[in-house]
Amino acid sequence: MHVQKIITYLQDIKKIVDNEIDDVLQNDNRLIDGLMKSAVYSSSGGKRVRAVFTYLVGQMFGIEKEKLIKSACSIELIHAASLIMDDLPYMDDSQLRRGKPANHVVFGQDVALLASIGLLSKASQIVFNDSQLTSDQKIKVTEILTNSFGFDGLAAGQFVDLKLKDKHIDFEIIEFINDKKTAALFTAAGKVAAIIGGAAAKQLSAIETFSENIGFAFQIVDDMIDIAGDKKIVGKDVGHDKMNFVKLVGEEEAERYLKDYHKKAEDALIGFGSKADELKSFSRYLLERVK
Ligand code: GRG
Repeated sequence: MHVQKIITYLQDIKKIVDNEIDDVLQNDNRLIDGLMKSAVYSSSGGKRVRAVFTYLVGQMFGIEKEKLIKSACSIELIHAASLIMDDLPYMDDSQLRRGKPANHVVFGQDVALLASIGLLSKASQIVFNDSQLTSDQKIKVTEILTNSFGFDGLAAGQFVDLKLKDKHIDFEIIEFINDKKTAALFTAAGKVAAIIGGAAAKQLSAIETFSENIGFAFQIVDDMIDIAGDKKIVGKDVGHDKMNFVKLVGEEEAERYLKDYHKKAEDALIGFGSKADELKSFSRYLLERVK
């Protein structure tokens, strides 16, 4: 896919996802207006790359976009919830997110935490209420989504990140953190589309390998931006991440790992032939955003 075509595709999906998220976060209870404002505030403004991932994997299985919208939004709601939590003073203590003050800076820590929990709940609810999915698909998709932020996903990665960052850090630990904090949501984004697309076990495992490796690579790029980026342009706090992969292994090594993860990802898609071309182009685009 040509770069301009990728950008247009990204913008189109972003528009669809942004509108759908606005819809699912409609509120008719005046009493919780303040809570919903906080949830809506942090659910907007993202690049929506995980949603695009879901769509492009779905496209490989020939699934129409409408069938993926709720699952794609669900991933983005989980992601938004995790960003709110991540920024809290007792977590990463960040002030800036998506080019605006972090949720807790505007709404307070108490409201921010409640909004994050509400978003996680909504993420499951919209899949359960998705009339486009069969009961079996709903169960499988919800299982993948809920696993992605628990003891085998975001919460586990964040725990190790927080508790080990002032102690000895080695490659195994940082890879665990990147796997759980970042790759887990990319993997979930790919897997839900594969499930909805009726993937065979071997195909599902290929998508899993692909998404996990792209997740690793995406985190390295994020860490490069954390070192080299300007917070006004990046839109979030930069430079204070002690668990930065690039800081740990050095720039040259990080480039090598980036290439390696990318290659492992692309190799996993060999069985899909040219059907995987758009997914590969998008991933390449995603990993080149710092250069
Ligand atoms: C139980 C939901 C939940 C979370 C608890 C706080 C926490 C554990 C985990 C934090 C995970 C986290 C924030 C990882 C960072 C991943 C990352 C690379 C974020 C940046 O993603 P982009 O660039 O951001 O896609 P946008 O803003 O474009 O969506």
